[in-house]
Amino acid sequence: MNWLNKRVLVIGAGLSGQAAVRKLKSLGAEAFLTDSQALEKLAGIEDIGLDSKHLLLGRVPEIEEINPEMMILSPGVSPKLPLVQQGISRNVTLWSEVELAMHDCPALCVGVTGTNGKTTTTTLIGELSKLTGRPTVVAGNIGVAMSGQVKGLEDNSIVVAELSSFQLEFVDKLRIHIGVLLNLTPDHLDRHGTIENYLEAKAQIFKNQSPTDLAILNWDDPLVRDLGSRLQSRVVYFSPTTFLQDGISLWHDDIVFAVKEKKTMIPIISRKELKLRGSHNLENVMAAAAAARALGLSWSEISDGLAQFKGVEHRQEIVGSYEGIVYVNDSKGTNTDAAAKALLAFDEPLVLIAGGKNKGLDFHEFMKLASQKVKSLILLGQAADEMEEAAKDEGVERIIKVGSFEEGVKKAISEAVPGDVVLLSPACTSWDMFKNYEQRGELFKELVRRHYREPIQQ
Ligand code: UMA
Repeated sequence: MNWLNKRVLVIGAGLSGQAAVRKLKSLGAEAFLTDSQALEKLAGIEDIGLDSKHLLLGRVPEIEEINPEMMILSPGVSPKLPLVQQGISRNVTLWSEVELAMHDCPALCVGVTGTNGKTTTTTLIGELSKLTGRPTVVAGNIGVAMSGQVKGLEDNSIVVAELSSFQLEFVDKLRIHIGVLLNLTPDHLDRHGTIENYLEAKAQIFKNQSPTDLAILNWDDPLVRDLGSRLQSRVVYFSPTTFLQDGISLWHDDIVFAVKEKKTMIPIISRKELKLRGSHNLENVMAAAAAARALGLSWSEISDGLAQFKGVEHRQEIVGSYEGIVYVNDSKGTNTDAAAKALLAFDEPLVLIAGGKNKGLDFHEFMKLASQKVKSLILLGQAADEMEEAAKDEGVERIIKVGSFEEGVKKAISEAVPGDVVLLSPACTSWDMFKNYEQRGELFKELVRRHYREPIQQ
């Protein structure tokens, strides 16, 4: 592609937009950056090196003002935005920042998508990938824009990318050599409209795979399983619930890899040796083992790597045990399915802190589970009323609504007795109160530790 003086409009000046502009400038393109927010609200924009003609902030420009040949969309920007629609009707090429990052990167790319478990699986594959001795970069939806990270990588390098449905919506030539689709449950329906559209966005991860590439799919999820027959790449299934004669699954307590044709079954690791809690983590471990094998590790190297892995921050992260009460930070539980998995991971009575901004999900099913697992439900944020209604419908007995996050944590502490677990797993995004889920999780940990007078670790 000839980038010299190409007029490229980047929409959204967050992590992705800024990384995209930097990359475009290094390619010699003429980059324009727009954001609906004003300069004062945007962090990191000061040294982006664009003059006022190219930096259009606090307003949505008219397309004629720029006449772009290409548009790079930040993941949070909906394609329904009139500016994007105008671009589409003029046949302007639409790319994601991920596509831009990888279009000239010779590294092998492992991509992980799915509704839940992406961050854990991406991190775990990243750790296993490092055991190959090859340079490994972990980036994407995990919180680090791809463009800045993959610069200068060579063909022996490995990129492990967490990819959201937003990032996969406009795949053009992006090739993911090893693609993982972990699971699919309703999420981001405010953006995608239907579960079918959501699946189609996720399935783009396999769009440009060749027959030598690998698709790693969840057998237990009918929508994901059926996708296998549509793909031209090699497919490996995994299942935590059904023994697979071909693929990775459980044989009693062992995670095993079976090949029917060869009549072999190789034990990889006993589930008891894993530090990750909850049966949903078996999905993540199995998918990661399949990816690591494709990266060339031996089964015993994979087994060692899996046994050492402790999990990721903000995902069922044990903050500590204080006066017999265990505090768990699952701020990354931003939808009902993720939060339900957190509830299921604990047998102890739960004090649950939930709420935030709803992503267009119905809370009834989740509250049915909460009525069995949760002794006190603390609700906060924009979705509190909607959640309260669903909780009452489903018979949750003790519901407490609070006006702030701080009040919610305080209330949760006062509700808990020794033997309980206080769990922050909001089933909502943090965007009504925080910049992101990390900030919410950090505050939770800080408030808990402050309450018990432990020095806060930076
Ligand atoms: N903006 C506009 N117009 C719009 C919409 C947004 O100008 O119509 C602007 C906003 O004012 C803001 C900027 O766009 O300044 C934000 O862009 P963004 O929302 O795409 O956020 P980034 O900072 O670029 O971060 C994104 C991902 N965010 C989202 O998908 C919402 C980050 O994932 C990702 O880590 C980062 O790119 C690097 O790849 C976060 C996330 O919440 C963790 N992801 C969602 C999830 O996991 O559920 C998908």
